[in-house]
Amino acid sequence: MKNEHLDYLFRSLKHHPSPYIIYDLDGSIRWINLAAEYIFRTEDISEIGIKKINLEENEVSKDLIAQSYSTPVEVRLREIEFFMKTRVHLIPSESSKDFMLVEVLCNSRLGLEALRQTISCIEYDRIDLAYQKQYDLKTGQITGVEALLRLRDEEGQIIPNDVIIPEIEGESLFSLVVKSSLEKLKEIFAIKSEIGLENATIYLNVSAHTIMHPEFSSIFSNFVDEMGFKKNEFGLEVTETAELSSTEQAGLYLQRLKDSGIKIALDDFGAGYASLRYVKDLPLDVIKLDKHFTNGLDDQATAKLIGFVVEVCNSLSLEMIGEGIETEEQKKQMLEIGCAIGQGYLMHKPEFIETLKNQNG
Ligand code: G
Ligand code: MN
Repeated sequence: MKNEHLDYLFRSLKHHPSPYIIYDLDGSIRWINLAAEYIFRTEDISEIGIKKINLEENEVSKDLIAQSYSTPVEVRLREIEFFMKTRVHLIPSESSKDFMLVEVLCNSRLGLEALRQTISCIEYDRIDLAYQKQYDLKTGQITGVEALLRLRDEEGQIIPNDVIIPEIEGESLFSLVVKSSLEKLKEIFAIKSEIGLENATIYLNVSAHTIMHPEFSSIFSNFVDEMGFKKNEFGLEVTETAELSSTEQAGLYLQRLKDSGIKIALDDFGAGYASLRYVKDLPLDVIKLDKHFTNGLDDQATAKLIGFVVEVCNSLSLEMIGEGIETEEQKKQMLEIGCAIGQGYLMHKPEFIETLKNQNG
């Protein structure tokens, strides 16, 4: 490729909606486009680097036609490092050295925004957890606590999870959010017994994406080892997504986590990808019934369905947690149907650790 062609390439990619990075085979970054500047917030190109890209076939073809590969690429941004999904185009050049055009895979404006927000939350530690207690509906005892991820924007406002998480949870970058959440969780484990939670399981929400990502399973088992947890002191609430549909694989991953002492709950059961097959095939300890069922308790058919889930849980020795209990009437009905554990605004609204501490201290 001649220099004038290169200029043309720069000009045409400058405003492209996907982030592009031009990377010399000698290891330096030559150029990035506006979308890349946008997600990385770089003022100077030296703030960003790429670890060596190893392509299976790094021989440039003689015909001078660019070759491309889908590969994760390790990016260094100021103090942090993470992998990104990319398509790398190896571009042969006639005049100077060959170079690589690295396209960060990002399929929408929302995705771009989610990347930017997540990177910024990781860099500036705007990752927090809110906690919501779970109760034995008969005795009022606290059986568990759900840790809910709360990311904040530059102004300190909470970014709704459904805006950002679905866009980002399949990214390797998300492992940094999980790692940061685990660091935060240490704070609640440290004061658990002081605030009356000694017998409660503390659950973190994870999606099937996260569980099925090889990088993650070791993050969780290392956490359990490091913290020296007793069995079921720490749990994961797994949200059903398309990934779980390979129940064989998912079962293996979950069994490994369970073997390391982690309690496994299936979250939002009955919504989305819900299937009884998951209940049959996955090594679960708990089923969390989606709040839409609780919401629809007045409806006869809904109440019957809840009763059916109760029976399933009883016969398979699974715990059942009813989500989204907002009224005394709902609590009463859930108990009558046979759902023993519940969670919802009626009993406790999610709170940050400072508030939990103050109430008990
Ligand atoms: O998907 P998952 O069940 O993890 O979602 C938990 C979300 O539900 C949290 O964001 C939490 O704030 C919210 N939530 C918890 N209790 C209630 C409730 O009683 N009613 C409603 N509408 N939402 C709730
Ligand atoms: Mn949950």
